[in-house]
Amino acid sequence: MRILIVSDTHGRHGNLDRALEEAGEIDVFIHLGDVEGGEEYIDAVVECEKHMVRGNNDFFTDLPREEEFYLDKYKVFITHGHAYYVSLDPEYIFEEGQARKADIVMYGHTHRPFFEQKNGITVLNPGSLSFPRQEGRKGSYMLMEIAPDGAVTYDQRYLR
Ligand SMILES: [Mn+2]
Repeated sequence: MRILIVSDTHGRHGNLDRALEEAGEIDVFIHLGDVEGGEEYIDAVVECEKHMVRGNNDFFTDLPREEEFYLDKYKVFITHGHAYYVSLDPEYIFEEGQARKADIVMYGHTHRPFFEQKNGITVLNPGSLSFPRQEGRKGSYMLMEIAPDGAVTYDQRYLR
């Protein structure tokens, strides 16, 4: 199972198109917020299972604030993250993930890739495709893969 995880496209879809093309065949698409009106575009170009949440810049949208679902046997919690002070310290979102008994927590908002595993929880942020803020400022996304035996690999990718 191949899962494409993106965030913070802010209504710009050039880099999203590139990520979709680079990712190839995917089974699940996840957007962690600040879609900014791109919902219709994404609905039109992404045909697989989709999970999207609203960001702090998504004012006129029906997207949920957060969502819990399963990928294979793993419980996933997704949220934009601004309500959990992710810009200050990822500790709050670790605690929230633990309280919800999530295996994997995904957030956006900071526009910086993040990946950490502790106390049995994986917490990740794929960074922003449209407005990256990390060193080098390359649009980024995550390609996650769950093998038939349940083994998970995470591939943090950067557009050239
Ligand atoms: Mn944003």
